Amino acid sequence: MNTGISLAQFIAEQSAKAADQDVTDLHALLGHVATACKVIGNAVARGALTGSSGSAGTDNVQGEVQKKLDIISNEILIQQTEWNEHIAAMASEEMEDIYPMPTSRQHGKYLLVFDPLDGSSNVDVNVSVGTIFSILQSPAGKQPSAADFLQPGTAQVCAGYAVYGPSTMLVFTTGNGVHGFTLDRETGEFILTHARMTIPADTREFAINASNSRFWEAPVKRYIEECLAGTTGPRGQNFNMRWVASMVAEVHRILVRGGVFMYPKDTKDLAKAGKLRLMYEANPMSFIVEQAGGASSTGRARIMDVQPDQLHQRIPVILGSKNEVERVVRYHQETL
Ligand code: AHM
Ligand code: MG
Repeated sequence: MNTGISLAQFIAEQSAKAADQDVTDLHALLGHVATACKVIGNAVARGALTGSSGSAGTDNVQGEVQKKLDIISNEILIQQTEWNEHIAAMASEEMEDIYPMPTSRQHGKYLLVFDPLDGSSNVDVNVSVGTIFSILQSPAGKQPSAADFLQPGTAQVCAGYAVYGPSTMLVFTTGNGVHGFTLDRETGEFILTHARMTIPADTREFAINASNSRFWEAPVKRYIEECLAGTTGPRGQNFNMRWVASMVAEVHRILVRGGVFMYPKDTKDLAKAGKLRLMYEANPMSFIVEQAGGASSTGRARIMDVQPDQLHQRIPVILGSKNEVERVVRYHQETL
């Protein structure tokens, strides 16, 4: 029998320690997001059995093909959290506009932003996918507009992800370290299995989609070439490569054993500043990575310092083990 600390217990203890209504309310909201993640995990696991595999035949706001499970996951997150009195509005990768709460509840103090099913191109091939979320403060006493979501990553009060892999895990931070919980499928409870997750400062493992290499900028080319040269190159050591094409799975691996993940700026499509989205991918993952002792940058600036100008804006991402991220940033400073 598992006797670890459950998420419910952890939340109750944190709230009692803080003795602050805001912290209690934030944790209550976190509990509802956790429930949504359990439901999404079930929907993903049963996808092929319930006819929800495959494409929905629609595109999202970014012009990307939506999977049926993208839409289902988005609906689950809304259904499981919209009655929480502390949410003022939501925004999602799968919705062009923000999702306001009914007028009677529009004074909630938090904004919830999410990518309901990240890595969904992998979902039909049974590779890990996940949910990413970020919680921001809502302006007091008014109905929030899309502009109120445009806060830098440093303003986040909570960020987290669930990974639906061999086990379902929930990992989050409220700015006091990173906590990892594993779903016990027998009891239905998230149990604290990874207390105070930390990322080693050094690594010999990188993750990048090498099919884009001809579009990379010089600093990224230099960094990857040096890694690939291994013991025969300037680094004098061999590196290993991983690419899951599921950001949640990559970040989770880095939290467990270190590494560096990159989806850098490239020249593939000059209209796009990067592939990943700032508000519901880069910022929450950056908050988690920094809280675990890692670093996160665009190559030119700390991601969490970037002032967003659009809800669905894209941004280059280089995150993970601190010394490697700092090296890539140094290469940007030296080369550009
Ligand atoms: P998604 O939110 O539509 O799933 O897109 C984000 C995903 C990330 O999880 C992953 O790192 C990246 O896209 C993979 O991109 P690519 O297919 O170019 O390798
Ligand atoms: Mg995504």
